[in-house]
Amino acid sequence: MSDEVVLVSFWTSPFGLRVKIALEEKGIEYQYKEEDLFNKSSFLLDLNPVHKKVPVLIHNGKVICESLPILQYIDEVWKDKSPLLPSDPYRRAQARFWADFIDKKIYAACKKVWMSKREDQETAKRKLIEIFKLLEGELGDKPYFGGDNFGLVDIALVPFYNRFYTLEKFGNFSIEAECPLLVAWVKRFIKKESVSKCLQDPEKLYEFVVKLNKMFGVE
Ligand code: GS8
Repeated sequence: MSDEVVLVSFWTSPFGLRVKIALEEKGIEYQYKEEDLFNKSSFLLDLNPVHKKVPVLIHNGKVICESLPILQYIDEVWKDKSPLLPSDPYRRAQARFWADFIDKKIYAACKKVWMSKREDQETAKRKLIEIFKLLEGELGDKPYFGGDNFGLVDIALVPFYNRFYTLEKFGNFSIEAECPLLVAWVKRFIKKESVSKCLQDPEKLYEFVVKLNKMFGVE
């Protein structure tokens, strides 16, 4: 029986983008279903009644929620190509630690940059740069967070590259000037077809954030 794989997501979602990249990299055929997050379908609410969020992966009728568990599921089911986690238990634990760090810190810090009132933006920007610097420390002189090949941490982080344009427009700064190692990593990484074909248009994402800010009354 061939696998039936469905990804439910929303076009701006960095978390959904992680799943797309992993599916592309592993060469897994899948169907994409766009969810309207402004008017959630009963389909999504039934799939993910706990968080009511995307992405959701459905594999032969089995439902998996939350991007990091989904990435690890994909890695375990489709083992043959492009492993996302190292086999060494210590390195696996380290990779999970940094993926979790990215989850807990980055999106919230990015949102603070584009949703803060002007007077708070400097602090928000400094906090985000601090997080990026910690990640640069972990990257060190490796080509990827995963070592010679990219892995879980690389896929967890790369979707936020799409937001660099938005961050720079709102924060009026250059991420490359502040975090050159991180930008060199991302430039290396997006040369991969599995990554570049999934990335969204940074200007469209910026326009989306501007629209959201207007909706929520952020000046
Ligand atoms: C985060 C998913 C998420 O925030 C993961 O999958 O890793 N920890 C989760 N999804 C957002 C879209 S991305 O901005 C979402 O579905 N939001 C809908 C809502 O909050 O109601």
